[in-house]
Amino acid sequence: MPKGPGNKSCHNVRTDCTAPGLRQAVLDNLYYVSGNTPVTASAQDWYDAVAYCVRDRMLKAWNEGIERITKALDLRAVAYLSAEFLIGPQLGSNVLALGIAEPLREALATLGQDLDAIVDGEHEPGLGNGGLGRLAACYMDSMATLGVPAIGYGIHYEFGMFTQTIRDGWQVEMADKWLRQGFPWEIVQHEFAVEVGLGGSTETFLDAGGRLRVRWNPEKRILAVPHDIPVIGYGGTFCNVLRLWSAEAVDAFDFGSFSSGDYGKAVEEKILSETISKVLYPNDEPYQGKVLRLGQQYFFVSASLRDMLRVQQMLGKPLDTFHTTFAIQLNDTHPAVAVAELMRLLVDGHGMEWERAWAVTTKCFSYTNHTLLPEALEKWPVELFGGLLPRHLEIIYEINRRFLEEVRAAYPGDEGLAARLSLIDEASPRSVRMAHLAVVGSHAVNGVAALHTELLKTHVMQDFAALTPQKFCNVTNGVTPRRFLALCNPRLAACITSRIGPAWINRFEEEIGKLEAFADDPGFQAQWRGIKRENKAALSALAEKHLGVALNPDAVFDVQVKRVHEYKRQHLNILRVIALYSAIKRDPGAEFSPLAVLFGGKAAPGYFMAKRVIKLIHNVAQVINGDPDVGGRLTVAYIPNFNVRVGQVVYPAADISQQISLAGKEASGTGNMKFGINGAVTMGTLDGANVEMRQCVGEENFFLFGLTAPEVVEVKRNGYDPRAYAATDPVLGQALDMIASGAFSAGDREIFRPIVDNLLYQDEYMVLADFASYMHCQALVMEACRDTARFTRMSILNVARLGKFSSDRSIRDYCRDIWNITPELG
Ligand code: GLS
Repeated sequence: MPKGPGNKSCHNVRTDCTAPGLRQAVLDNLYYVSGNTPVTASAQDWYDAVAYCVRDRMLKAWNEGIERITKALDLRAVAYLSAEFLIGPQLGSNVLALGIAEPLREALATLGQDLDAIVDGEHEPGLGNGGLGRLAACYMDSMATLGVPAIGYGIHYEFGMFTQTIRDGWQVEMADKWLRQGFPWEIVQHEFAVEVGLGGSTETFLDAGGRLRVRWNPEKRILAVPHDIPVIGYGGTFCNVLRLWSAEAVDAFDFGSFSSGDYGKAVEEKILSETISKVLYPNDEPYQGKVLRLGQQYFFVSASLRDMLRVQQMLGKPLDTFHTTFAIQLNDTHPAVAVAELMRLLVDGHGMEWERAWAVTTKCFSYTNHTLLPEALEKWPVELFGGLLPRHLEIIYEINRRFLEEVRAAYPGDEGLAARLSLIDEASPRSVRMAHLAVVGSHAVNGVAALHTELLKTHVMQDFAALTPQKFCNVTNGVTPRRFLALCNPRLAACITSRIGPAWINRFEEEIGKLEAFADDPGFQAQWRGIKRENKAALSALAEKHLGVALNPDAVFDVQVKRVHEYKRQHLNILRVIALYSAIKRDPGAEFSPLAVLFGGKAAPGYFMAKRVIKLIHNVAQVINGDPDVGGRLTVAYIPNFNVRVGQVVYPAADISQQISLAGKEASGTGNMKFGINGAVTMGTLDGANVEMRQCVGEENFFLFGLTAPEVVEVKRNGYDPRAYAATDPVLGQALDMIASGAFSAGDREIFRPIVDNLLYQDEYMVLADFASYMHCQALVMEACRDTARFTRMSILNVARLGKFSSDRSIRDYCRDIWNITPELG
């Protein structure tokens, strides 16, 4: 008899969800998967043992899900194409979905292990930059919860978003080695690997039927290997898959070179091929010249489309019904080359007539735009594009030729219009406009908040909206209430459930409003405040441990966590902090309710100004936190390496959520929603989804300031002069002077000069124009916070009235307005 962990008490070690069954499963995994016993196991071994135990319990739903997509002839599935899926830690959310937290906790306790500690120890896959990637993950969660058959297709980056460390106040980037200790949630499916071509040239030939056809002879081939991650819906019965492709060499080892003594060359192919999925590009960097990035995009798009065509053929369905099998969503322009690739596969690969192929293609695709910033709209120089994808460039020219023919027929003589709509920007260097390719190749185009969609239609895509108004629609973003309330804020979740029952977890929009009935109930209010205080104490403990900063849990926690970018205006926030500090210094004896201002977020590694703003915040924090006149009434902290896991601790602890982008710049924002459903009150501009959030919570429960989008345009048109604001507002003038004079840099007047000069002489994002209004709003916030009952009511109503911002509602909108799919679970 082998001396194993024994298997006496449990029924089926892979499916049993009782505490004894789970205990046995964990012990088995420890023993048979990691080769350990409880005596020798490391923290990582325990994590793996628990993760595999949880994964086993997802596999029934998972296998049923795969069968569903590959067997049902009449099923339409979503293929969500996204270069980013910021899925966050997996263990906690999968345990929540399966509903096994309690027995698992009990099982682990009998083994001397703490479930929460194991969950907290997970290293998250950072396969996204921020909001866009996290949105894709929320949508995967909602599709699985609502029973929408879906496959998420993306890239299995070896290195995800960099880890941010702070040295002497400066951001320092470190490689994110999320795969170093393996990733127990994924299953590698070698049998579904496909080869993807790059480079080379094209040639024409006559096929057997005498038709002129085109053949692409790629110079290089790379193997795309799928890594499947299960995405289980709340309740544990419906499971979809996230299929991430990694690049491998078709021939990893060249024996010829090896035999002739050239060891480097023998593995060269492997190294070159693997670079394709090596690293996630941090955003906010210019696209121009990044041939590897285009390579990544084409790589995952081609592999994904071929995977879908394989399913179509397996189902035995003809290719011209492909659109009835898959609704393909393009998450931003990153996968837009899919339009040309599907045309190539149908026309060149399967000999379909151009017109039929185009009809299938446009019925398949729909495109979500996520940005109004012109510099973020992808354009590839024609030369670069044609070098990597010569056949696709020809196809794009043909799509464009036919499209412009239609435009000219509808608007004869308007060559300006044709030039503006063209898929090719003729300005030097000539380039392919990926957003135009996405719009022309899709039957639906959506923005991500009402204001954003409006601005798309009236500004950025004005000509397209005039040409095909029926294509444009809005789907306001949402976030999953599972991860961003039930999981991250268990105390508040339990409190809510105790009053309105648990149905809000998967019926957020319908149920959460019932909380409104308790908004003025003093007992409920006291409980609500108690929970917020506990959450703040938890965050304070972390800040103390990792940063050595003492945060007072009785202070108002005022938080801005998001990517650092000038349009998001972290520098406006720090100017406010400096102004508050000056007020304390002027009159140290005056009453000042304790306030903790927290920041967090990464700057793109090449973004000079954003990195300098991070440094400024750190320097200001150091001066204020160490000033005895302040006496801890105002504290400033920068939470390093903001990611999904850190967010899950920060959102529940916030009283005030800073959403202060210049109106017209933030497409939607989703952090605003995550804060709101955890009871933080927003201090914000009329930008992105803030507009709709304010409508829902009521204007008395939202702290509004700043110019509106039309006012921004107006002020700029009249010649915006930031210096005039600095000269006439003494509070603002003094705050800027303090920075310039070296008050936060030990007398060094140079270090922050770029920030001050930029604000005074350019200020593209109109920080100075909005400053006075922001300070006025700040006074109102402080007044409201002093009235405990009023502020608690505001907080409760923010949760109760934000039902619309569940990603379940967004997915229902997509199903109804764009995909024509009926969710199976309601
Ligand atoms: C973004 C926008 O900047 C956000 O406003 C938006 O909430 C998010 C998801 O739609 O998409 N676009 C982008 O390129 N990164 C984002 O986070």
